[in-house]
Amino acid sequence: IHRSRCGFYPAPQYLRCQSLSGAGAPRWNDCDTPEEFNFASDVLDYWTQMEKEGKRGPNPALWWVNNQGDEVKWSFREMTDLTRRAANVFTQTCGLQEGDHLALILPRVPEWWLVIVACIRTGIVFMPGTTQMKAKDILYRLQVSKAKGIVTTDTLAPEVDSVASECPALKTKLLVSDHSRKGWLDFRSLMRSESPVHTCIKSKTLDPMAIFFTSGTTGFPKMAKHSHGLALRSFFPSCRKLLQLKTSDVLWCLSDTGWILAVGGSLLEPWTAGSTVFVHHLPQFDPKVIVQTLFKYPITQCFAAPSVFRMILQQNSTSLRFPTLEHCCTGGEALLPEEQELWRRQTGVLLYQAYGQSETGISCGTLRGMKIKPGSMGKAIPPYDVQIIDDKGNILPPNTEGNIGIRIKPTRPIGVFVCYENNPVKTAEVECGDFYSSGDRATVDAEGYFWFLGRADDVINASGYRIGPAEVENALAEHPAVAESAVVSSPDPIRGEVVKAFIVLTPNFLSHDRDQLTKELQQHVKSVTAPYKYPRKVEFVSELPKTITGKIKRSELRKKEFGQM
Ligand code: BCO
Repeated sequence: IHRSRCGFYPAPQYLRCQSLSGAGAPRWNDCDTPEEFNFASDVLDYWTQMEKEGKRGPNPALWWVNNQGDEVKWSFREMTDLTRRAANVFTQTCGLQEGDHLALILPRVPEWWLVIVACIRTGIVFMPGTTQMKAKDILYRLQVSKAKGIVTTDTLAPEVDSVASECPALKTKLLVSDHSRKGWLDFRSLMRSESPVHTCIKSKTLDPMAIFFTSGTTGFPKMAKHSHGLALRSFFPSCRKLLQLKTSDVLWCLSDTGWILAVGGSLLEPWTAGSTVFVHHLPQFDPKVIVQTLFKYPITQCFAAPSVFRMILQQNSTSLRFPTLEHCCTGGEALLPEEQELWRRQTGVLLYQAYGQSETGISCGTLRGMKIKPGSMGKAIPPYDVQIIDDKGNILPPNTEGNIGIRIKPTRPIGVFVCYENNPVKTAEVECGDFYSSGDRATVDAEGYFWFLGRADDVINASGYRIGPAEVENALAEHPAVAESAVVSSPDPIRGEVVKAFIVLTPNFLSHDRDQLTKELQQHVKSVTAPYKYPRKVEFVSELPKTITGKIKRSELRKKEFGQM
C-alpha cells in the first residue's frame, strides 16, 4: 500500500453526481419511507458533490492506517470513483446481478468499504463475516445463502478452496491481495483497469441490501436480512442525535468487520453525516495500540464494545487524557455503572451506552448530551417504539422485568430486519403479538430509560459476541475426549461474560491430566470454528443436569455460574 493520498488506485476523473444537483442535503423524517433510497447515490455521491462545490472541509472520507506506517486517505470524490469501479468489477467482470448474495470476509482493509458501497450501487446483497471464521463456518454460510461470490484475503482463501466444491452456487472468488492465486480474480488489479463510469441502481427502500448472520440457542446462525432502509434510518433526525456527528468529526468504530456495528458505526452513520471514518487495521486486538492511536490521530469520537473500554482501562497508562476525543459510545454487551464512572474519571470523556442487535441496529441509546443514568442503555430511538413485553406481547408497566420488544405491527419500522432469510419458522418465532421480541430481558423506568438484565434464552454474549451454545457444543463433540457437553455463559470481570463448557469425558480420557486436556479442547474449538467462541472456562463433570425427557438444563448451570441458585 502506497502512502499516497489516493492509496493504491488511480486518481479519479471528473465525476458527475447523478442523484443530486447540489441543491442541499436530502432530508427524511423519522417516519418517512421514500419509495426509493440508495445510500451510494443519495448519500455518498451527495458528499462528493459537496466536496466539488467546496462545501465540505478538507477531511478525508476514509482515513486508514496500520502499524507499519502505511496510510490511505480517500476523499468522498475518490470513494465515488473507486466504488463505481468496484461496482463494474462485480457486474461487468464477475457477472453478478442485483439480488445476488456476496460473502464479504475481509479484515479492516480499505477494500471492505469499497465492496460494501459497490454492492449498494449494484443491488448485490452483501453478507459480512468475521475473519476468525474457519472452513466449516464459511461452508455453512456459502451453502445456506447460496452465495454467488466471495471476497476475501490470502489467509482465508485456502479455507474457501477447501469447501468450494461443496458450494455449487459459488461462481466468483475475488482475492484482495498483492499476490495472485489460482482460481481467484485479483480485485486490486481489476480495480485499476475498470472504468469509473457506472449508473447506480434505483433501489426501492425495502429492497434487500445486507444479510448478517446471527446466533441463536439452537442450530446454526440465522440470516437476518436488512433492506436499504437500514441505511435510510441513519438519516432520521432521532438517529442522528445519538452521536451528533459533524463533517469535522473523525469517528473510530472498533467493531470487527463481520458485525452490523461495523456497517453502522464505521460506514453508514459517519458518512451520512459527512464525517471522516477512521480505521486502524488492528489485525490483533491490542489495547496499547488503541491508546497510542487515540493520542496520535485527531479522533473525536470512539464507538466500541464495553470490553474494549474495559481493556483500555486495564492498561497501566500514565494518562488516558486523549487530546481530541470528545465523545464515546458503547454497545453490544452490558456495561456496569462503575465502568462508566471510571472511564469518565480517567479520560475526562463521558461514555454513553447504546443497545442493539443484528436484527435491529441500534434501538435504544443515551443520546449525546442526554442525562446519563449509569448502567442504563438509554431510551428508545424513534421510529422504534420499544416496550417491555410479556410472553404474549402485552406491554408491562415500568420497573417490571420482561422482554425487550420493538413494535412491528401495524407498521414495521424502517431499520428492523425484513426476515430471517429462507426461514419463516424462525421469523415467526421472534414475533410476539405486535412486537419483535429480542430475547433480551430488561426493565424500563418511569422516565423511559431501559435497564438490561440478560438473555431470556441460552445465547451467550461474550465481550459483545453473540454465541449460540450449540455451535460450541458441536465443535466439542468432534473431539474424542468429549462424551457430551453443555455450554453456558459465565461472568467475567473484563469480558462481561465468557463461554464456559461443562464436559463429561469419554472413558478413555478419564485419567488424563485435566489442565492439559482443557488446553487441548480449547485449542480444538479454536481450530474448528471461529476462535472467539472457544470456552475460556472448562469444568469436567460426571454428568449433566437433564429434564426427564433427557434435555440438558443449561439454565440450571448458568444460574449456578451467576450465583442465582
Ligand atoms: O484470548 P485468546 O488469545 O486466548 O484468544 C482470542 C484470540 O487470540 C484468538 N484468535 C483470534 N483470531 C484467531 C485466533 N486464534 C486462532 N486463529 C485466529 N485467526 O481467539 C480468541 C478470540 O477472542 P476475542 O476476539 O474475543 O479476543 P480479543 O482479541 O481479546 O478481542 C477482544 C475484543 C473485545 C476486541 C473482542 O472480543 C471484540 O471485538 N468484541 C466486540 C464484538 C462486537 O463488536 N460486537 C458487536 C456486535 S453487533 C451488535 O451487538 C449490535 C449493535 C450494537
